[in-house]
Amino acid sequence: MEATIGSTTLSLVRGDITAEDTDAIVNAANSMLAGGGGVDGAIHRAGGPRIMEECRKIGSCPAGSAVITTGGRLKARYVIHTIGPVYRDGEHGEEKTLASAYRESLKLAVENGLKTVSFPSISTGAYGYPVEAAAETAIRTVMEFIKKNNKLDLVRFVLFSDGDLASYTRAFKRLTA
Ligand code: AR6
Repeated sequence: MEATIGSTTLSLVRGDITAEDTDAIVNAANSMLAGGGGVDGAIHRAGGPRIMEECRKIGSCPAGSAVITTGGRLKARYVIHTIGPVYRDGEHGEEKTLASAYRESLKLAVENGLKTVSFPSISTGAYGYPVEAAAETAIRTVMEFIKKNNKLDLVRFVLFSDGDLASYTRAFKRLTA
């Protein structure tokens, strides 16, 4: 599924983000940039130790913000590490923090002159954000950003399961209807 918004292509695919060849891939990290399971573990395993070396130098990053490191051995030249919210009940600013994580990642890509970026489904694994709601916020936030900003050529969501791809596809159709 794909749409062009201004000069940017927004696309949804199922796959493993560590294999992406976009300029940057985004990591769903934790505030300590300490590595972990899920997509974070997969990115550090595939990209090698240089990514963690740079994370240690940076130190930490609050939820809703983003930092950038090398892509190490990945095809992607950079990893943008962002921190999504831990989902409690939806009444603790989770939506705002999730939107900020996407927005700050895109800002960092533009500031670094990058043209193509891939996102995983931030917060919907270990952090427990319901995927249907997260998909809506993710796609709306990216669409709002690329409507205002024409510096990116491609933003791709790389979803790990058919169910996640279906949720993001539904959100995409609702928001582009
Ligand atoms: N490619 C694309 N998506 C993936 C991949 C992959 N290789 N592997 C997993 N996913 P999670 P969170 C999907 O738990 O909820 C970590 O331990 C996965 O199916 O990775 O933001 C960090 O260190 C799910 O849909 O991230 C933090 O402590 C999505 O990625 C914490 O988990 C996000 O799941 C962050 O939790």
